[in-house]
Amino acid sequence: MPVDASLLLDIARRFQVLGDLLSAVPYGTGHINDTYVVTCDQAGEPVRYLLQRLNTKIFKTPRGLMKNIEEVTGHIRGKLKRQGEPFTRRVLTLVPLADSGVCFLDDPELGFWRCYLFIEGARTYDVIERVEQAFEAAKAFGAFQSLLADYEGPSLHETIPDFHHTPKRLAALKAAVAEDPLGRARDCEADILFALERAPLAGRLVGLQAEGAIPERITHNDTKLNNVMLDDATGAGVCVIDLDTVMPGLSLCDFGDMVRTACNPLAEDDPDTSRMVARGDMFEALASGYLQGTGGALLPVEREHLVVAGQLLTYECGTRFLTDYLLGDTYFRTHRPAQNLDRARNQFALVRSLESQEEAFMGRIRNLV
Ligand code: ADP
Ligand code: GN1
Ligand code: MG
Repeated sequence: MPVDASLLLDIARRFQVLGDLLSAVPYGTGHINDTYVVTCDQAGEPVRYLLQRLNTKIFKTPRGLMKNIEEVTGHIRGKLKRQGEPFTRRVLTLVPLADSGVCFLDDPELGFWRCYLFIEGARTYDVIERVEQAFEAAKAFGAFQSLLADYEGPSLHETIPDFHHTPKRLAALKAAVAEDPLGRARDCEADILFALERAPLAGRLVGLQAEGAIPERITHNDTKLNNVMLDDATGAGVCVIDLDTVMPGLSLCDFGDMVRTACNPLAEDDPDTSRMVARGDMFEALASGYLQGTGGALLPVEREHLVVAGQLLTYECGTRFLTDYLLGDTYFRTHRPAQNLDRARNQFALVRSLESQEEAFMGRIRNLV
């Protein structure tokens, strides 16, 4: 639900934003939260803040989520400070409320809000064009994980239970097909079949985890490419953002979700999938950046599953889009009818292309791993 500009300014005023408030406008292309950029005049200079209303239908325990973000950003900031970077753009900075040190506004009428310093001189990309961008993004997500490898603070809260438990995502699709509240299943029988046929793929990573073959680490869990900011001038990864799903998880899920976004030559919802050919050059750049960023932490068994992880996370996301389409588009924000179905078909076309190029992708990273 859009928020009126003057109300937005009132909400922004509740946080320690400095200077005269000038404007507040919607910002970004995230599917979940409502994001706004707030501009203030500070002695003649425009200064921006990022104001967000958290989607509490999806994030049902927002206080636990904010505690995670405080812990994680505090840990990373402490480390960067010790490395000689006291005022860094490399980690998100929460702005507290004006009348307390609390970093969120929880209001029964206004909703649940938070505010960050705006990271200037950098941007996110919905579709990336150059392999250097894939390399830098993967390196930044890998470095994020390695900065958190020695986190010993309070255990992180699970903000969405079973977020990357793919068999449960498939079970949710089956339940949606059985319920079919809007009679949409008949429009997408082939898509449903595509998902059902890949039940063995769905179980690959949770299977490895259950066997104890791959470890749980603190991971980001939503590593789509527009959740990392790249420097405008140098193209280097600056800051990993969208920390709502940072919690214990699998490194391969973080890698797979990057494959899903970087190897797709099309926008995530492009219905013309005739041009869908997964980009091997992007895959190679991602693998190389991720291995560098994680600094040798990945086990051989994880390296061997980098290709499968890309297929799996793309499949998982397509399954989630399809489920949401069947249930009436209540989870992912949509801007047109059947957008979630287009997204699902686009993701499944990418899965097909990733599967058909499996050997070639393995070959591309043989010398890296
Ligand atoms: P969502 O959960 O809805 O995806 P994000 O936290 O990813 O929301 O924010 C949406 C977009 O806003 C991002 O893709 C990015 O472009 C921008 N953004 C988020 N945080 C910042 C920040 N601190 N500084 C600058 N831009 C930001
Ligand atoms: C959502 O929040 P955003 O837009 O960065 C979703 C991801 C999906 C992605 C698909 C909390 O990411 O899991 O992969 O859309 N985030 C959540 O584009 O569900
Ligand atoms: Mg995002």
